[in-house]
Amino acid sequence: MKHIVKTMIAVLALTGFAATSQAADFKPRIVRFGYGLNEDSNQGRAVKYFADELGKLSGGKWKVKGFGAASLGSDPQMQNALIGGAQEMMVGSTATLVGIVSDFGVYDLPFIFANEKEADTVLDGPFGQKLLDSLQPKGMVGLVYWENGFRDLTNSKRSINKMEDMQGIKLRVMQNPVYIDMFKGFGANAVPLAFSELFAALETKTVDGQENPLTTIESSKFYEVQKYLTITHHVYSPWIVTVSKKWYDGLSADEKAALKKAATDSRDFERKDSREASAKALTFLKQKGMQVTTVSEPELARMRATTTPSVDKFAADGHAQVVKDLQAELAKLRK
Ligand code: TK8
Repeated sequence: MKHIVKTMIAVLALTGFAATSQAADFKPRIVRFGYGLNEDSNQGRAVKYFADELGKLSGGKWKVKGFGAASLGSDPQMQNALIGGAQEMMVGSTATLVGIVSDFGVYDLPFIFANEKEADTVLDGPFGQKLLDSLQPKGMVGLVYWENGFRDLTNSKRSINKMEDMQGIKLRVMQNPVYIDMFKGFGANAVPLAFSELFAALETKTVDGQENPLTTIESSKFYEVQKYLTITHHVYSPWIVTVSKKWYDGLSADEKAALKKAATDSRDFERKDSREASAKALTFLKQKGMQVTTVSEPELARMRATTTPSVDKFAADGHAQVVKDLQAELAKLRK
């Protein structure tokens, strides 16, 4: 008898969450999960992974429906829908959250993360969590960070090898003052615009260029309307998965736990997938006819030095503490 009980406990422990969740407290729910990129992108694939995972964890009771290509609106529009309770979930850039919690601009400081490992450690650690938590009083619950990636530059005008080559280039940036200041500093004509309007703006030459990770340049087909690609890696850009707090507050403890588990699993899936896709993207973009230049190390150092005033401005603008905290975290890692 004792033996049987022991075996049962062991089996339960092994099957773990999946087994307990069958009997757990799940209501049938439809979750609208909006995102900006195409379905066939690292973002779309991870939303699908998340949806499948949560379907399983809820014993089929939850139906997560992905809405890609900004079909539910731009990042800021979806954020408002979450706050109002009209939409349950979204994933988008942390950069577009600055209208809600301006401290999020800290991730956009130029050349702040040296590599993906640093980003993972900081984002998944106490620093990243504190920023996730800061969204709750504003009506959103931050679950996890996914990888958007290191950002590079494309344009239709000319090959860029140094800062001066950006002079007069009309460059779309995210709706975020750190980006506007950074690219003005480089000499470009920085134009804030929603991602959902970007392809059309590039196609009609309303803007000459944009900056995004290689994965997005591929999945959004920017290579069709952009000739020149410049590898700068000027910012490591996270995505953030958020849910409506109004909606979240009505979930059971089991539902909340499943949501968190699916989010964390999808994060691990997404980062691996993004890194694999990124490694292949450069070859693909060259095949599509993009002309690629890589900015030299000394030139990158010059660019970094040029951004000092924009970093100082951000700090002076009420963000001294968050900048200091991030720098302290990074110093710890680099020791
Ligand atoms: C997708 C955006 C995108 C971001 C941008 O909704 O706007 O350039 O990099 O990933 O959040």
